[in-house]
Amino acid sequence: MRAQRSELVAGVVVAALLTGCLDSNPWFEEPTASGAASGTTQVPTTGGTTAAPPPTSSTSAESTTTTTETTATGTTTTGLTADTEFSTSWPLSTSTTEWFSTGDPWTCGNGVLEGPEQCDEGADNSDKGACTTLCTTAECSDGFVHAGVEMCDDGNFDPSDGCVACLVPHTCKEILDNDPQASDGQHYVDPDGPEPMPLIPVYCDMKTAGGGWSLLERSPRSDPIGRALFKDAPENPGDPLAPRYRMPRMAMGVLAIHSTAMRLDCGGGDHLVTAAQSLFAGEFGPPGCANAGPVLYQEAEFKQYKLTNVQLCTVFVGLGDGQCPGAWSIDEENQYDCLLTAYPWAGNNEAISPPSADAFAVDPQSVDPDHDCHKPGAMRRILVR
Ligand SMILES: [Ca+2]
Ligand SMILES: [Ca+2]
Ligand SMILES: [Ca+2]
Ligand SMILES: [Ca+2]
Repeated sequence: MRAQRSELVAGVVVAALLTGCLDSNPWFEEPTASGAASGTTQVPTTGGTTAAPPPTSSTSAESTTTTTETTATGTTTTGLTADTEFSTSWPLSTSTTEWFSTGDPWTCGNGVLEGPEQCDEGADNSDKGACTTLCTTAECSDGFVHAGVEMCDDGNFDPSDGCVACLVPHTCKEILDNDPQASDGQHYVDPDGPEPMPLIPVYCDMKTAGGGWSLLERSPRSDPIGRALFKDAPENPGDPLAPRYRMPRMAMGVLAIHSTAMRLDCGGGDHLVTAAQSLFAGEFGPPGCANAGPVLYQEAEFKQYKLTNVQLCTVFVGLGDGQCPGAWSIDEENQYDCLLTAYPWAGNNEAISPPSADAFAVDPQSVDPDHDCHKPGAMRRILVR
């Protein structure tokens, strides 16, 4: 027997030398992209797990094989070394489970921090508390609402659905503050927070002048709204993407409470910026076209004339309520109604618009083709931030 075996071994060695097999030991070849060695000999695995490292002896090769099989099934937790790769699913089960590194059992809820637990407060574990019933530390996006800390937790990264960074936003500004990547378009906000008003859809402009603007009104020049802002006259209130849109007055008012600035523009450079508290200016003024008053604007840009911190006489009642200029419009000449100086932009009695045209009005009879708000296809927007 011994002689026969020696002859067999000698023959194998000779054959190996002839074919060059000893120069291409498959154990020491780089694995291919699929994880398998390029040679013919591979580490036995189950389930396509990562190939084991090269063995130093046949004994260790067998041991490695056993470990790999255990890894693949992911169910046997005893007899493994601490550095063995394996995967666990998260969150952890609440039932008693053997801890893979020590073999000791651990129980979530016994008040003792063990195994993979992030916390364990015993009977105080709560899905509304700092340590959940899964013995994980409460955090945003875990799907549990941490009472007093989080307002919501929808476990997603969509800022438009009424829950952003575990906060129910009052305004578009709060959405942008909590997700700088939030984009223009329809979002959901709850203007009055926990109070009875439900989530409402709102258009958010996340780009203009730093973004974070909540749209209150969008009025196309071809089909103007023209109502005073203080009139409760909603238009398509459920569809803030509609060309003709106006939010219900109550929602406007609550949004303004959570805002500091009010902006009027027509999508271009011409714009007005005043305090959000000016939103319902004119509410207690006289009925009719004389309902005008001075408004302090932080910015008033008109045809590249840029005024800052300037008072301008502003008409609050529009064509929708009678034969008045457009709501929230400005007449260059007619500033004397508010005891202010005419032609505020250019000064020196120099008009920059035709005499009949009102700035920022959505009044089709008032035409100034060089003013953003009067150009074909123009849409006047009123926003708060
Ligand atoms: Ca425990
Ligand atoms: Ca949470
Ligand atoms: Ca969300
Ligand atoms: Ca509410």
